[in-house]
Amino acid sequence: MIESSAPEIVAPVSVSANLPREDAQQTRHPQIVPYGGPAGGWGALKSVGRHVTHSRAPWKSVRSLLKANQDKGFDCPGCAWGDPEHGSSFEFCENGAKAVAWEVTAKRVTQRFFAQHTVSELLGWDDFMLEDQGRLTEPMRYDAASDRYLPIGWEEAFTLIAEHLSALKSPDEALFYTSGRASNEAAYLYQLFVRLFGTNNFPDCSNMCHEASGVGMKASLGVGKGTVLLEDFEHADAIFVFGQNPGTNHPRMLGDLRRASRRGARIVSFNPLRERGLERFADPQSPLEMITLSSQTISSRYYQPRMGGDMAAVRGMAKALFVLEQQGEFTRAQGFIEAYTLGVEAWQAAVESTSWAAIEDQSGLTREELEEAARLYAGAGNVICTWAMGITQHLHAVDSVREIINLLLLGGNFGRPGAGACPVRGHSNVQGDRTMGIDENAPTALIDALEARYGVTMPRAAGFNTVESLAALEQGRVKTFIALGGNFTRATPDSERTEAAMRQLTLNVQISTKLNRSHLVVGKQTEALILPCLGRSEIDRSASVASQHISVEDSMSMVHSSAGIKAPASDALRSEPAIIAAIARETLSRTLPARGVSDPVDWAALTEDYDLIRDEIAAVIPGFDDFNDRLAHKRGFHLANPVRALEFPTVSGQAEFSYAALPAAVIHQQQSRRDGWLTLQTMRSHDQYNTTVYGYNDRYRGVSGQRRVIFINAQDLTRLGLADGDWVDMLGEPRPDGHERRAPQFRLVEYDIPAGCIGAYYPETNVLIALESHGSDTGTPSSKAVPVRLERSARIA
Ligand SMILES: Nc1nc2c(c(=O)[nH]1)N[C@H]1C(S)=C(S)[C@@H](COP(=O)(O)OP(=O)(O)OC[C@H]3O[C@@H](n4cnc5c(=O)[nH]c(N)nc54)[C@H](O)[C@@H]3O)O[C@H]1N2
Ligand SMILES: Nc1nc2c(c(=O)[nH]1)N[C@H]1C(S)=C(S)[C@@H](COP(=O)(O)OP(=O)(O)OC[C@H]3O[C@@H](n4cnc5c(=O)[nH]c(N)nc54)[C@H](O)[C@@H]3O)O[C@H]1N2
Ligand SMILES: [Mo]
Repeated sequence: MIESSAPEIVAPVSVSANLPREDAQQTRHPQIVPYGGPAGGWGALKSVGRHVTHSRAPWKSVRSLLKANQDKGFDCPGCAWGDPEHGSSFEFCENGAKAVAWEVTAKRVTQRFFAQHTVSELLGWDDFMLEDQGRLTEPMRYDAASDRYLPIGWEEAFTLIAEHLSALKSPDEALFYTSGRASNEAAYLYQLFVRLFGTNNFPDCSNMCHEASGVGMKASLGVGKGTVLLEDFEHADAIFVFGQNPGTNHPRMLGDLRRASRRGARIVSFNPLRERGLERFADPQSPLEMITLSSQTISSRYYQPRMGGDMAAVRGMAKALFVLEQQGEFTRAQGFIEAYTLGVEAWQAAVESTSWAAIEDQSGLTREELEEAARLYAGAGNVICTWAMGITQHLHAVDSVREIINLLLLGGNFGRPGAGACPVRGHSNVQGDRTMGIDENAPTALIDALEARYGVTMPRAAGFNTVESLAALEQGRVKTFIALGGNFTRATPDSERTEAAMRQLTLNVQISTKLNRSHLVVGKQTEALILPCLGRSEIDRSASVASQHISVEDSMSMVHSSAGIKAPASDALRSEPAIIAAIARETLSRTLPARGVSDPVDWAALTEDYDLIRDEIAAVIPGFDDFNDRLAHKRGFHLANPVRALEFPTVSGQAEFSYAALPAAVIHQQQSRRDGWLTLQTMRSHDQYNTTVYGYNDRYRGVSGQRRVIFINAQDLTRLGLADGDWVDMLGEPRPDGHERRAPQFRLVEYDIPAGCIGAYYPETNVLIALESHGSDTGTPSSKAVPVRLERSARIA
């Protein structure tokens, strides 16, 4: 064992001297004090006050905030949770407020900033510092000679991109990334341009996120989207929440859970960590709760499975349900099962042949706990299951999603109020982007419809998803990269390899609102462009329309409009549709004539008036007839989901029970057999939005002043000869070339988490995740199943 004198640690990242806020610095002595209060409450209000002040635009921010998610305001760029029916009543959401304050900041990144800092210097800054410089204001081009970004005119930038794209040997040498904040209108134009250009290379954030939900639900139900509406939460008798931290990531969901809990619905959480938002919530909009400091219990039962144990847990519940059935204490939905489903016998046989020992070992829960959860299910008429990354970012995610659907099918929880499946999406329009055709493997029907509308042959072979894109980049098979938002190099796994691969690009174009590391990872031969765009909060004016609106689709498949209300951060900004249209116009005028066709799209007209884009969408994408008219409705409209009408468009036309065996061993079982190895989940702190870091605190988990922390069980600390407060490095599996994967200097925090399982924040930990470790049928990196071991951090002089 290594001797235990306290190692001297330097701050893990360089910190600039002039950061205005106390918690803008990561400290060697972070405060770790368990959080006693409920989620929400005064803590949430205080936190918003601090973040709004930090953005230096308090009044404007506050005004914008009040408009977010209202009838005439803009859609909150936070999460994809649905809006209440009475959308005019402002629902307070701490993290939505933070997301808006971050966008409407008064800080600006100008050409002066880039003149003062070389790219090499900026590479030493952390994610918080980069974005905290403020909004990008004008197009910039990387100059390798001076290692700086210099201003470039918009038209010059578009020409440069068009020259690169048209010079490629094949359109498949280009990648077109999308982050899920892009509007339907931007996404539609983007996919149309890219397909006219000639490739399906559409890596997107969804590949790293809810892909398994789409794949699993499509196989089981024929539709890859959630089946519930917000109002279903008012009628559910039981809500099972798997692998999700709504207190931080979908705070408005807590309002719905709170109302459900108050009227007596049972809320049952499955989460290895005890997340405060799933335990207690005080609604900042309830004067009574705020004044009396009272709060509402959210989960009536809280189970802490081991990471990757959910499929086994649900199987255990099913095993118990079949026994309860024999005892007359549970009745399956026999009529529903006969009329609408296939394969219940095969599933039941698979469940019954799985032993309790295997279920207990894999889930990390006891038979008694799972029998109790089964009784809660049996006693509920209507059941909703929700889930997020704790389910989808595993190797066996599709089977886990399908097992959850099996459980719902057994009780007939489709086609009636208060019941159904609810994968809670991440980015505010990630679901809409997929609907619009951002899909590397799009359905034939979409390609047929596009060809029919535009009269140009479109590519049909599947393109690269995110991990395939990374592999192709590494092998030098792709040369150019365009990102419609996001922060590709930080969001993706295997950071060191990813960055080396990105440096091989000849063209790296980032359409962004804020500075991030994806702008900085450039090679000597890389032409890199930063194209700054309007954010959702800003007025989008064209020559003919004073304020253009866009549309988004939430987790409940509600499509509604959004229009900015603030003056743009800079006069030079362009909208995403305008930027895409200009790139398309310049590029296709070079590439299409070479194929003997002329460009079928009047790009300039479409950007002048987004109603015309919506007319195109209405003509091509199913479910969008009369799009412009229906969007005018107060809450927008619901994209019909056939499952709600008990139509299951699977191959068989029936809902299909799946009957996969449990994995032979999930990650925590594998690691428990290796001396000193643990299973790491990489997750979000309360002060971040994906790779956007708002600060160094994680209030509900009791951490302030540091992001490099590891949540670990007391038993593991003892077993490994470590103690709370020690600083360690995390080592992952070595890379294929033998190079080690190391994330240095994390402070251990003793925490209520199952033995063998630890948690730490992403993206600092992405360096540990092997590019090859992803769901085989999804390509989703196994961000919640990372094998690691710990090493005491070296003393640093
Ligand atoms: N404020 C804020 N809001 C956000 C985001 C953000 O970063 N910040 N990101 C947005 C995006 S893109 C997304 S996808 C969502 C993400 O929303 P979440 O899925 O809630 O995000 P994570 O932080 O990854 O949290 C995963 C949760 O699953 C648990 N978990 C981990 N492994 C397992 C497991 O094996 N089984 C079970 N049962 N639980 C497990 C973790 O303890 C944690 O509570 O949030 C969206 N909303
Ligand atoms: N280890 C690990 N890795 C993960 C995850 C995990 O849980 N663990 N989660 C995965 C998930 S679920 C997701 S969704 C991805 C997220 O991956 P991304 O979507 O690529 O990342 P974001 O951090 O959301 O992107 C932030 C950047 O988006 C830009 N931006 C913000 N608003 C706008 C806008 O309105 N328009 C444009 N054009 N740009 C804008 C800003 O420049 C900002 O720097 O990360 C994935 N990676
Ligand atoms: Mo996500």
